[in-house]
Amino acid sequence: MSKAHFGLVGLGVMGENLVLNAERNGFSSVVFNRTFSKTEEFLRGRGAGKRILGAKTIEEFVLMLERPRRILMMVKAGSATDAVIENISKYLEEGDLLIDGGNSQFQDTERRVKQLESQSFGYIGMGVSGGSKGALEGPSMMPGGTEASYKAIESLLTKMAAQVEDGPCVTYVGPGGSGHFVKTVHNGIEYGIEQILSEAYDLMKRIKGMSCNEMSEIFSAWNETEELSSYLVEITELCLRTKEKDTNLDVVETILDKAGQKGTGLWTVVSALELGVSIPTIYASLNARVMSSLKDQRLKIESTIPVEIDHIFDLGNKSDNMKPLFDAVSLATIASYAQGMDILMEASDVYGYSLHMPSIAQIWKGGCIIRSKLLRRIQEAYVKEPKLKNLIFDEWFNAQIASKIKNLAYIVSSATKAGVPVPCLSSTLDYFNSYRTGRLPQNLVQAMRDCFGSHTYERLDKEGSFHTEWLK
Ligand code: NBP
Repeated sequence: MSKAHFGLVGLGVMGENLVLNAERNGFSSVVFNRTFSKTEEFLRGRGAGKRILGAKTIEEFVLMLERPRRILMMVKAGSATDAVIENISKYLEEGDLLIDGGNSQFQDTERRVKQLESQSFGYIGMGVSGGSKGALEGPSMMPGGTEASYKAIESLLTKMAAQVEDGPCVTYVGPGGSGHFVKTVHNGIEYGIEQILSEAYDLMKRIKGMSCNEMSEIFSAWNETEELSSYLVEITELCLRTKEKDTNLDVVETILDKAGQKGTGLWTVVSALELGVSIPTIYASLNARVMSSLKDQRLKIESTIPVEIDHIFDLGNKSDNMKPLFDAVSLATIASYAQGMDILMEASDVYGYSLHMPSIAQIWKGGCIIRSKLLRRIQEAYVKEPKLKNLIFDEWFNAQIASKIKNLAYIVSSATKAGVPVPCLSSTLDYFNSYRTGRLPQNLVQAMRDCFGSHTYERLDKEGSFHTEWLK
Protein backbone atom coordinates (compact mmCIF):
# COMPACT_ATOMS: atom_id res chain seq x y z
CA MET A 1 0.00 0.00 0.00
CA SER A 2 1.40 3.45 -0.89
CA LYS A 3 2.27 5.74 1.95
CA ALA A 4 0.14 8.74 2.94
CA HIS A 5 1.00 12.36 2.11
CA PHE A 6 0.07 13.86 5.43
CA GLY A 7 -0.18 12.90 9.10
CA LEU A 8 -2.27 14.38 11.88
CA VAL A 9 -1.84 13.89 15.62
CA GLY A 10 -4.79 14.89 17.80
CA LEU A 11 -8.40 14.26 16.84
CA GLY A 12 -10.01 17.12 18.77
CA VAL A 13 -12.53 19.38 16.99
CA MET A 14 -9.76 21.22 15.14
CA GLY A 15 -7.74 18.13 14.19
CA GLU A 16 -10.74 16.25 12.78
CA ASN A 17 -11.73 19.16 10.58
CA LEU A 18 -8.21 19.94 9.40
CA VAL A 19 -7.55 16.38 8.28
CA LEU A 20 -10.86 16.32 6.40
CA ASN A 21 -9.80 19.61 4.77
CA ALA A 22 -6.39 18.15 3.74
CA GLU A 23 -8.00 15.01 2.34
CA ARG A 24 -10.56 17.02 0.37
CA ASN A 25 -7.68 18.95 -1.15
CA GLY A 26 -5.99 15.80 -2.45
CA PHE A 27 -3.70 14.75 0.42
CA SER A 28 -4.15 11.17 1.60
CA SER A 29 -3.78 11.13 5.37
CA VAL A 30 -3.05 9.09 8.47
CA VAL A 31 -4.37 10.05 11.89
CA PHE A 32 -3.15 9.23 15.39
CA ASN A 33 -4.87 10.07 18.66
CA ARG A 34 -3.67 9.28 22.19
CA THR A 35 -7.03 7.64 22.94
CA PHE A 36 -7.44 5.10 20.15
CA SER A 37 -11.21 4.74 20.56
CA LYS A 38 -11.54 8.30 19.21
CA THR A 39 -9.60 7.32 16.10
CA GLU A 40 -11.88 4.32 15.55
CA GLU A 41 -14.96 6.46 16.07
CA PHE A 42 -13.70 9.05 13.58
CA LEU A 43 -12.86 6.45 10.93
CA ARG A 44 -16.32 4.90 11.31
CA GLY A 45 -17.99 8.31 11.19
CA ARG A 46 -16.81 11.49 9.47
CA GLY A 47 -13.62 9.88 8.15
CA ALA A 48 -15.38 6.90 6.54
CA GLY A 49 -15.01 6.44 2.77
CA LYS A 50 -12.13 8.94 2.60
CA ARG A 51 -8.43 8.46 1.94
CA ILE A 52 -7.76 8.60 5.70
CA LEU A 53 -6.23 5.75 7.67
CA GLY A 54 -5.77 5.38 11.41
CA ALA A 55 -2.74 4.25 13.40
CA LYS A 56 -2.86 2.62 16.81
CA THR A 57 0.68 3.48 17.88
CA ILE A 58 2.86 6.47 17.13
CA GLU A 59 5.50 4.19 15.54
CA GLU A 60 2.93 2.69 13.18
CA PHE A 61 1.72 6.22 12.38
CA VAL A 62 5.19 7.43 11.42
CA LEU A 63 5.85 4.35 9.25
CA MET A 64 2.62 4.93 7.30
CA LEU A 65 3.80 8.34 6.03
CA GLU A 66 5.79 9.11 2.87
CA ARG A 67 9.19 10.82 3.34
CA PRO A 68 9.98 13.54 4.12
CA ARG A 69 7.09 13.27 6.56
CA ARG A 70 4.70 16.15 7.11
CA ILE A 71 2.97 15.87 10.46
CA LEU A 72 0.51 18.34 11.95
CA MET A 73 0.02 18.26 15.73
CA MET A 74 -3.37 19.59 16.93
CA VAL A 75 -3.21 18.88 20.64
CA LYS A 76 -3.62 20.93 23.78
CA ALA A 77 -0.86 23.54 24.05
CA GLY A 78 1.84 23.18 26.72
CA SER A 79 2.92 19.87 28.21
CA ALA A 80 0.71 17.81 25.83
CA THR A 81 2.62 19.26 22.85
CA ASP A 82 5.96 18.49 24.54
CA ALA A 83 4.77 14.94 25.27
CA VAL A 84 3.82 14.37 21.62
CA ILE A 85 7.17 15.76 20.40
CA GLU A 86 9.08 13.55 22.78
CA ASN A 87 7.17 10.42 21.71
CA ILE A 88 7.29 11.05 18.01
CA SER A 89 10.84 12.34 17.59
CA LYS A 90 12.23 8.87 18.41
CA TYR A 91 10.82 7.64 15.12
CA LEU A 92 11.46 10.64 12.86
CA GLU A 93 14.27 10.81 10.30
CA GLU A 94 16.34 13.67 8.92
CA GLY A 95 14.26 16.14 6.92
CA ASP A 96 10.90 15.15 8.46
CA LEU A 97 8.74 18.08 9.42
CA LEU A 98 6.58 18.64 12.50
CA ILE A 99 3.97 21.41 12.51
CA ASP A 100 2.40 22.59 15.77
CA GLY A 101 -1.02 24.05 14.90
CA GLY A 102 -2.11 24.51 18.54
CA ASN A 103 -2.25 27.76 20.45
CA SER A 104 1.29 27.43 21.82
CA GLN A 105 3.07 30.17 23.70
CA PHE A 106 5.56 31.71 21.28
CA GLN A 107 8.51 31.27 23.67
CA ASP A 108 7.77 27.51 23.78
CA THR A 109 7.85 27.49 19.99
CA GLU A 110 11.20 29.33 19.95
CA ARG A 111 12.60 26.59 22.18
CA ARG A 112 11.12 23.75 20.15
CA VAL A 113 12.28 25.17 16.80
CA LYS A 114 15.86 25.30 18.11
CA GLN A 115 15.66 21.83 19.65
CA LEU A 116 14.08 20.09 16.64
CA GLU A 117 16.10 21.90 13.98
CA SER A 118 19.29 20.89 15.84
CA GLN A 119 18.17 17.25 15.38
CA SER A 120 17.84 17.92 11.60
CA PHE A 121 14.04 17.89 11.67
CA GLY A 122 11.97 20.78 10.39
CA TYR A 123 9.66 22.51 12.87
CA ILE A 124 6.90 24.98 12.12
CA GLY A 125 4.90 26.77 14.83
CA MET A 126 1.65 27.69 13.15
CA GLY A 127 -1.24 29.77 14.43
CA VAL A 128 -4.58 28.55 13.07
CA SER A 129 -7.71 30.68 13.25
CA GLY A 130 -11.27 30.15 12.15
CA GLY A 131 -12.64 27.76 14.77
CA SER A 132 -13.94 24.33 13.78
CA LYS A 133 -15.83 25.62 10.72
CA GLY A 134 -12.75 27.46 9.43
CA ALA A 135 -10.60 24.37 10.01
CA LEU A 136 -12.91 22.39 7.73
CA GLU A 137 -13.71 24.95 5.07
CA GLY A 138 -10.49 26.99 5.02
CA PRO A 139 -8.77 28.63 7.99
CA SER A 140 -6.32 31.50 8.19
CA MET A 141 -2.90 30.08 9.01
CA MET A 142 0.18 31.81 10.41
CA PRO A 143 3.23 29.55 10.04
CA GLY A 144 6.63 30.51 11.47
CA GLY A 145 9.97 28.68 11.41
CA THR A 146 12.65 28.36 8.75
CA GLU A 147 11.76 29.29 5.18
CA ALA A 148 12.99 25.88 4.00
CA SER A 149 10.51 24.12 6.31
CA TYR A 150 7.71 26.40 5.12
CA LYS A 151 8.52 25.59 1.47
CA ALA A 152 8.08 21.90 2.25
CA ILE A 153 4.45 22.45 3.25
CA GLU A 154 3.53 25.48 1.17
CA SER A 155 1.50 23.54 -1.42
CA LEU A 156 -0.47 21.76 1.32
CA LEU A 157 -1.21 24.93 3.29
CA THR A 158 -2.12 27.14 0.33
CA LYS A 159 -4.71 24.57 -0.75
CA MET A 160 -6.15 24.14 2.75
CA ALA A 161 -6.35 27.87 3.59
CA ALA A 162 -9.29 30.22 3.10
CA GLN A 163 -9.06 32.05 -0.22
CA VAL A 164 -9.75 35.78 -0.68
CA GLU A 165 -9.66 37.93 -3.83
CA ASP A 166 -5.88 38.39 -3.67
CA GLY A 167 -4.82 34.89 -2.69
CA PRO A 168 -4.81 32.27 0.06
CA CYS A 169 -4.93 33.24 3.74
CA VAL A 170 -1.55 31.79 4.56
CA THR A 171 1.98 33.03 4.07
CA TYR A 172 5.41 32.50 5.55
CA VAL A 173 5.26 34.74 8.63
CA GLY A 174 8.88 34.69 9.83
CA PRO A 175 11.47 32.79 11.89
CA GLY A 176 11.23 31.04 15.28
CA GLY A 177 8.01 31.57 17.20
CA SER A 178 6.74 34.39 14.98
CA GLY A 179 3.75 32.39 13.68
CA HIS A 180 2.47 31.75 17.19
CA PHE A 181 3.26 35.32 18.19
CA VAL A 182 1.12 36.67 15.35
CA LYS A 183 -1.69 34.28 16.32
CA THR A 184 -1.45 35.45 19.93
CA VAL A 185 -1.87 39.08 18.88
CA HIS A 186 -4.71 38.06 16.55
CA ASN A 187 -6.48 36.65 19.60
CA GLY A 188 -5.78 39.84 21.58
CA ILE A 189 -7.51 41.88 18.86
CA GLU A 190 -10.34 39.34 18.92
CA TYR A 191 -10.78 39.82 22.70
CA GLY A 192 -11.03 43.58 22.11
CA ILE A 193 -13.67 43.42 19.40
CA GLU A 194 -15.80 40.85 21.25
CA GLN A 195 -15.90 43.13 24.30
CA ILE A 196 -16.64 46.26 22.21
CA LEU A 197 -19.65 44.58 20.57
CA SER A 198 -20.83 43.35 23.97
CA GLU A 199 -20.66 46.91 25.35
CA ALA A 200 -22.79 48.12 22.43
CA TYR A 201 -25.33 45.38 23.17
CA ASP A 202 -25.39 46.34 26.86
CA LEU A 203 -26.04 50.01 26.04
CA MET A 204 -28.81 49.23 23.55
CA LYS A 205 -30.45 46.89 26.07
CA ARG A 206 -30.09 48.95 29.24
CA ILE A 207 -30.35 52.51 27.97
CA LYS A 208 -32.78 52.08 25.11
CA GLY A 209 -34.56 48.92 26.27
CA MET A 210 -34.17 47.23 22.90
CA SER A 211 -35.07 43.57 22.40
CA CYS A 212 -32.60 41.01 21.06
CA ASN A 213 -34.42 41.01 17.71
CA GLU A 214 -34.19 44.80 17.45
CA MET A 215 -30.51 44.73 18.35
CA SER A 216 -29.80 41.99 15.83
CA GLU A 217 -31.27 44.22 13.12
CA ILE A 218 -28.82 46.97 14.07
CA PHE A 219 -25.84 44.60 13.96
CA SER A 220 -27.07 43.32 10.62
CA ALA A 221 -27.13 46.91 9.27
CA TRP A 222 -23.67 47.59 10.73
CA ASN A 223 -22.40 44.50 8.95
CA GLU A 224 -23.20 46.23 5.64
CA THR A 225 -20.85 49.14 6.35
CA GLU A 226 -17.17 49.50 5.46
CA GLU A 227 -16.21 50.31 9.06
CA LEU A 228 -17.86 47.33 10.75
CA SER A 229 -18.49 44.62 8.16
CA SER A 230 -16.86 41.61 9.80
CA TYR A 231 -17.28 38.03 10.94
CA LEU A 232 -17.68 39.04 14.60
CA VAL A 233 -20.48 41.52 13.83
CA GLU A 234 -22.11 38.86 11.64
CA ILE A 235 -22.12 36.28 14.45
CA THR A 236 -23.27 38.88 17.01
CA GLU A 237 -26.36 39.31 14.87
CA LEU A 238 -26.84 35.52 14.77
CA CYS A 239 -26.32 35.13 18.53
CA LEU A 240 -28.92 37.82 19.28
CA ARG A 241 -31.44 36.32 16.85
CA THR A 242 -31.20 32.73 18.12
CA LYS A 243 -34.11 31.48 20.27
CA GLU A 244 -34.29 28.44 22.50
CA LYS A 245 -36.37 25.81 20.75
CA ASP A 246 -38.67 24.79 23.63
CA THR A 247 -39.19 28.15 25.31
CA ASN A 248 -38.58 30.68 22.49
CA LEU A 249 -36.37 32.59 24.94
CA ASP A 250 -33.40 34.54 23.59
CA VAL A 251 -30.51 32.13 24.16
CA VAL A 252 -28.12 35.02 24.89
CA GLU A 253 -30.25 36.07 27.87
CA THR A 254 -30.02 32.58 29.39
CA ILE A 255 -26.20 32.53 29.42
CA LEU A 256 -24.18 33.13 32.61
CA ASP A 257 -22.26 36.44 32.30
CA LYS A 258 -18.83 35.03 33.11
CA ALA A 259 -16.06 34.80 30.52
CA GLY A 260 -12.68 33.19 31.04
CA GLN A 261 -9.42 34.48 29.71
CA LYS A 262 -7.22 31.77 28.31
CA GLY A 263 -3.53 32.04 27.48
CA THR A 264 -3.47 34.12 24.32
CA GLY A 265 -5.30 37.23 25.61
CA LEU A 266 -3.08 37.35 28.67
CA TRP A 267 0.07 36.73 26.59
CA THR A 268 -0.86 39.62 24.28
CA VAL A 269 -1.06 42.03 27.22
CA VAL A 270 2.14 40.73 28.84
CA SER A 271 4.03 40.95 25.52
CA ALA A 272 2.76 44.49 24.92
CA LEU A 273 3.92 45.60 28.37
CA GLU A 274 7.30 43.96 27.85
CA LEU A 275 7.66 45.64 24.47
CA GLY A 276 6.45 49.02 25.78
CA VAL A 277 3.44 49.18 23.45
CA SER A 278 0.26 50.93 24.58
CA ILE A 279 -2.80 48.65 24.17
CA PRO A 280 -5.48 50.00 26.54
CA THR A 281 -8.46 48.81 24.49
CA ILE A 282 -7.19 45.22 24.37
CA TYR A 283 -6.17 45.32 28.02
CA ALA A 284 -9.62 46.62 28.98
CA SER A 285 -11.21 43.63 27.26
CA LEU A 286 -9.06 41.23 29.25
CA ASN A 287 -9.85 43.06 32.48
CA ALA A 288 -13.56 43.03 31.63
CA ARG A 289 -13.40 39.23 31.50
CA VAL A 290 -11.62 39.16 34.87
CA MET A 291 -14.35 41.43 36.35
CA SER A 292 -17.03 39.22 34.79
CA SER A 293 -15.65 36.24 36.70
CA LEU A 294 -16.40 38.03 40.02
CA LYS A 295 -20.09 37.18 39.71
CA ASP A 296 -20.78 36.56 43.40
CA GLN A 297 -19.07 39.77 44.51
CA ARG A 298 -20.88 41.81 41.83
CA LEU A 299 -24.25 40.47 42.92
CA LYS A 300 -23.56 41.48 46.54
CA ILE A 301 -22.40 45.00 45.70
CA GLU A 302 -25.23 45.62 43.22
CA SER A 303 -27.66 46.16 46.11
CA THR A 304 -25.30 48.28 48.26
CA ILE A 305 -24.39 50.85 45.60
CA PRO A 306 -27.27 50.41 43.15
CA VAL A 307 -27.04 51.77 39.62
CA GLU A 308 -30.14 53.79 38.87
CA ILE A 309 -30.30 54.37 35.19
CA ASP A 310 -31.82 57.84 35.26
CA HIS A 311 -29.57 59.25 32.60
CA ILE A 312 -31.29 58.13 29.40
CA PHE A 313 -29.39 59.42 26.42
CA ASP A 314 -29.65 59.29 22.68
CA LEU A 315 -27.85 56.32 21.18
CA GLY A 316 -29.27 57.12 17.78
CA ASN A 317 -32.17 55.56 15.91
CA LYS A 318 -32.82 52.62 13.68
CA SER A 319 -33.16 55.01 10.75
CA ASP A 320 -29.60 56.29 11.19
CA ASN A 321 -28.16 52.88 12.23
CA MET A 322 -27.68 54.39 15.70
CA LYS A 323 -25.01 56.75 14.42
CA PRO A 324 -23.46 57.90 17.74
CA LEU A 325 -23.07 54.31 18.95
CA PHE A 326 -21.93 53.16 15.52
CA ASP A 327 -19.17 55.80 15.54
CA ALA A 328 -18.03 54.79 19.04
CA VAL A 329 -17.95 51.09 18.14
CA SER A 330 -16.11 51.82 14.86
CA LEU A 331 -13.37 53.79 16.63
CA ALA A 332 -12.88 51.20 19.35
CA THR A 333 -12.60 48.51 16.65
CA ILE A 334 -9.99 50.60 14.83
CA ALA A 335 -8.15 51.00 18.14
CA SER A 336 -8.07 47.21 18.69
CA TYR A 337 -6.49 46.64 15.29
CA ALA A 338 -4.15 49.64 15.66
CA GLN A 339 -2.89 48.40 19.04
CA GLY A 340 -2.44 44.82 17.78
CA MET A 341 -0.54 45.99 14.69
CA ASP A 342 1.68 48.16 16.93
CA ILE A 343 2.66 45.11 18.99
CA LEU A 344 3.56 43.28 15.78
CA MET A 345 5.62 46.21 14.48
CA GLU A 346 7.60 46.40 17.72
CA ALA A 347 8.08 42.61 17.99
CA SER A 348 9.22 42.57 14.39
CA ASP A 349 12.23 44.71 15.36
CA VAL A 350 12.87 43.55 18.93
CA TYR A 351 12.51 39.80 18.28
CA GLY A 352 14.00 40.00 14.77
CA TYR A 353 10.86 38.60 13.12
CA SER A 354 10.94 41.03 10.14
CA LEU A 355 7.20 40.76 9.76
CA HIS A 356 5.65 41.88 6.49
CA MET A 357 2.64 43.80 7.76
CA PRO A 358 0.62 43.92 4.50
CA SER A 359 0.88 40.11 4.26
CA ILE A 360 -0.38 39.71 7.82
CA ALA A 361 -3.38 41.92 7.09
CA GLN A 362 -3.89 39.89 3.89
CA ILE A 363 -3.97 36.47 5.63
CA TRP A 364 -6.43 37.80 8.21
CA LYS A 365 -8.88 38.92 5.52
CA GLY A 366 -10.45 35.47 5.23
CA GLY A 367 -10.94 32.35 7.32
CA CYS A 368 -10.11 33.85 10.70
CA ILE A 369 -12.23 35.20 13.54
CA ILE A 370 -11.12 38.85 13.09
CA ARG A 371 -11.70 38.94 9.33
CA SER A 372 -13.28 42.23 8.33
CA LYS A 373 -13.50 44.85 5.59
CA LEU A 374 -11.22 47.13 7.64
CA LEU A 375 -8.31 44.76 7.00
CA ARG A 376 -8.20 45.90 3.37
CA ARG A 377 -7.64 49.47 4.61
CA ILE A 378 -5.03 48.21 7.09
CA GLN A 379 -3.24 46.32 4.32
CA GLU A 380 -3.24 49.44 2.11
CA ALA A 381 -1.92 51.60 4.97
CA TYR A 382 1.14 49.35 5.44
CA VAL A 383 1.72 49.02 1.69
CA LYS A 384 1.80 52.84 1.51
CA GLU A 385 4.02 53.20 4.58
CA PRO A 386 5.81 49.99 5.65
CA LYS A 387 7.19 51.67 8.80
CA LEU A 388 3.83 53.14 9.85
CA LYS A 389 4.06 53.93 13.59
CA ASN A 390 0.33 53.56 14.20
CA LEU A 391 -2.80 53.46 12.02
CA ILE A 392 -3.65 56.95 13.37
CA PHE A 393 -0.93 58.34 11.06
CA ASP A 394 -2.62 56.90 7.96
CA GLU A 395 -4.80 59.44 6.16
CA TRP A 396 -7.96 57.30 5.99
CA PHE A 397 -7.79 56.17 9.63
CA ASN A 398 -6.88 59.66 10.81
CA ALA A 399 -9.98 61.05 9.08
CA GLN A 400 -12.14 58.33 10.67
CA ILE A 401 -10.89 59.24 14.15
CA ALA A 402 -11.24 62.98 13.54
CA SER A 403 -14.83 62.64 12.34
CA LYS A 404 -16.05 60.15 14.96
CA ILE A 405 -14.27 61.05 18.19
CA LYS A 406 -16.99 63.49 19.33
CA ASN A 407 -19.59 60.74 19.20
CA LEU A 408 -17.25 58.37 21.05
CA ALA A 409 -16.80 61.01 23.77
CA TYR A 410 -20.56 61.56 23.92
CA ILE A 411 -21.30 57.84 24.30
CA VAL A 412 -18.58 57.30 26.91
CA SER A 413 -19.51 60.34 29.03
CA SER A 414 -23.22 59.53 28.87
CA ALA A 415 -22.70 55.85 29.70
CA THR A 416 -20.46 56.83 32.61
CA LYS A 417 -23.11 59.22 33.93
CA ALA A 418 -25.74 56.49 33.62
CA GLY A 419 -23.54 54.00 35.50
CA VAL A 420 -23.12 51.53 32.65
CA PRO A 421 -19.52 50.26 32.37
CA VAL A 422 -17.96 50.63 28.92
CA PRO A 423 -14.32 49.68 29.57
CA CYS A 424 -13.23 49.24 25.95
CA LEU A 425 -15.04 52.33 24.67
CA SER A 426 -13.68 54.52 27.47
CA SER A 427 -10.13 53.15 27.16
CA THR A 428 -10.28 53.88 23.45
CA LEU A 429 -11.33 57.46 24.11
CA ASP A 430 -8.41 57.94 26.52
CA TYR A 431 -6.09 56.29 24.00
CA PHE A 432 -7.01 58.67 21.18
CA ASN A 433 -7.20 61.68 23.52
CA SER A 434 -3.69 60.88 24.76
CA TYR A 435 -2.47 60.44 21.19
CA ARG A 436 -3.78 63.89 20.24
CA THR A 437 -2.27 65.65 23.25
CA GLY A 438 1.17 67.09 22.50
CA ARG A 439 1.89 67.79 26.17
CA LEU A 440 0.83 65.18 28.70
CA PRO A 441 1.18 65.70 32.48
CA GLN A 442 4.16 63.34 32.82
CA ASN A 443 6.32 66.43 33.49
CA LEU A 444 4.78 66.39 36.98
CA VAL A 445 5.44 62.64 37.33
CA GLN A 446 9.08 63.32 36.49
CA ALA A 447 9.17 66.20 39.00
CA MET A 448 7.85 63.95 41.78
CA ARG A 449 10.37 61.22 40.94
CA ASP A 450 13.19 63.74 41.08
CA CYS A 451 11.80 65.24 44.31
CA PHE A 452 11.66 61.98 46.28
CA GLY A 453 14.39 59.99 44.59
CA SER A 454 16.72 62.38 42.72
CA HIS A 455 15.87 60.44 39.55
CA THR A 456 16.62 63.55 37.41
CA TYR A 457 14.59 64.74 34.45
CA GLU A 458 15.03 66.08 30.92
CA ARG A 459 13.99 69.60 29.95
CA LEU A 460 12.02 71.01 27.03
CA ASP A 461 14.47 73.84 26.43
CA LYS A 462 17.92 72.26 26.73
CA GLU A 463 19.69 68.91 26.34
CA GLY A 464 20.91 66.90 29.31
CA SER A 465 19.85 65.45 32.60
CA PHE A 466 18.75 67.78 35.44
CA HIS A 467 18.12 67.66 39.17
CA THR A 468 16.43 70.31 41.34
CA GLU A 469 16.73 70.87 45.07
CA TRP A 470 12.93 70.91 45.59
CA LEU A 471 11.44 72.99 48.42
CA LYS A 472 11.59 71.20 51.75
P1 NBP B 1 -8.11 20.27 22.54
O1 NBP B 1 -7.35 21.46 22.89
O2 NBP B 1 -9.30 19.92 23.35
O3 NBP B 1 -7.09 19.03 22.50
C1 NBP B 1 -7.58 17.76 22.26
C2 NBP B 1 -6.51 16.83 21.71
O4 NBP B 1 -5.30 16.88 22.49
C3 NBP B 1 -7.03 15.41 21.78
O5 NBP B 1 -6.66 14.77 20.61
C4 NBP B 1 -6.29 14.85 23.01
O6 NBP B 1 -6.15 13.46 22.98
C5 NBP B 1 -4.96 15.53 22.81
N1 NBP B 1 -4.08 15.45 24.01
C6 NBP B 1 -4.21 16.00 25.23
BR1 NBP B 1 -5.65 16.98 25.76
N2 NBP B 1 -3.20 15.73 26.05
C7 NBP B 1 -2.38 14.93 25.33
C8 NBP B 1 -1.15 14.32 25.61
N3 NBP B 1 -0.54 14.48 26.80
N4 NBP B 1 -0.57 13.56 24.63
C9 NBP B 1 -1.16 13.44 23.44
N5 NBP B 1 -2.33 14.01 23.10
C10 NBP B 1 -2.93 14.76 24.04
O7 NBP B 1 -8.59 20.24 21.02
P2 NBP B 1 -8.93 21.39 19.98
O8 NBP B 1 -10.00 22.30 20.48
O9 NBP B 1 -9.13 20.67 18.69
O10 NBP B 1 -7.57 22.24 19.91
C11 NBP B 1 -6.35 21.73 19.44
C12 NBP B 1 -5.33 22.85 19.50
O11 NBP B 1 -5.73 23.89 18.59
C13 NBP B 1 -5.21 23.52 20.87
O12 NBP B 1 -3.88 23.92 21.08
C14 NBP B 1 -6.09 24.74 20.74
O13 NBP B 1 -5.72 25.78 21.62
C15 NBP B 1 -5.87 25.12 19.28
N6 NBP B 1 -6.95 25.88 18.64
C16 NBP B 1 -8.24 25.61 18.93
C17 NBP B 1 -9.24 26.34 18.28
C18 NBP B 1 -10.70 26.06 18.56
O14 NBP B 1 -11.54 26.83 18.07
N7 NBP B 1 -11.03 25.00 19.28
C19 NBP B 1 -8.89 27.30 17.33
C20 NBP B 1 -7.56 27.52 17.05
C21 NBP B 1 -6.58 26.79 17.70
P3 NBP B 1 -7.23 12.53 23.75
O15 NBP B 1 -8.38 12.36 22.81
O16 NBP B 1 -6.50 11.27 23.99
O17 NBP B 1 -7.62 13.22 25.03
